[in-house]
Amino acid sequence: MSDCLFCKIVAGEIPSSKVYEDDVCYAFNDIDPQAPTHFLVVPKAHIGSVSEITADNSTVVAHIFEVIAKLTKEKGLDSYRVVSNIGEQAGQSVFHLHFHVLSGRDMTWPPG
Ligand code: IU
Repeated sequence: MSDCLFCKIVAGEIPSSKVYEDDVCYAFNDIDPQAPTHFLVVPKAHIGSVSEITADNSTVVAHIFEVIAKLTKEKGLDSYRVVSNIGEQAGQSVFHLHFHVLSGRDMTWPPG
């Protein structure tokens, strides 16, 4: 999508602090970290949010979770939170599917 911020980051049109990349997904450090470790993993192909996951594109999500397991292991993170906000009321501000990976501090439940 031409006006999507994360599509532009994936395309390298907007700089980002890259954590990982493969054919399917791109991971980068959040610009406004909410924990000592806070990175985002996004599909390279534009998907608006979890609400747009279907049988046709759900393998992307499985792949992203494999990548999250790999990256967190590599970083030695044994406790972390994975979050995806869907819709404005839940806190979604960028409408390209992304999974936040947060770690390195005590976290509360329920989230605010
Ligand atoms: P959200 O769940 O849609 O609110 O998450 C969007 C995240 O994207 C949020 O944590 C922002 O700090 C982050 N972000 C970014 O990393 N780089 C940017 O240029 C922009 C937002 I705009």
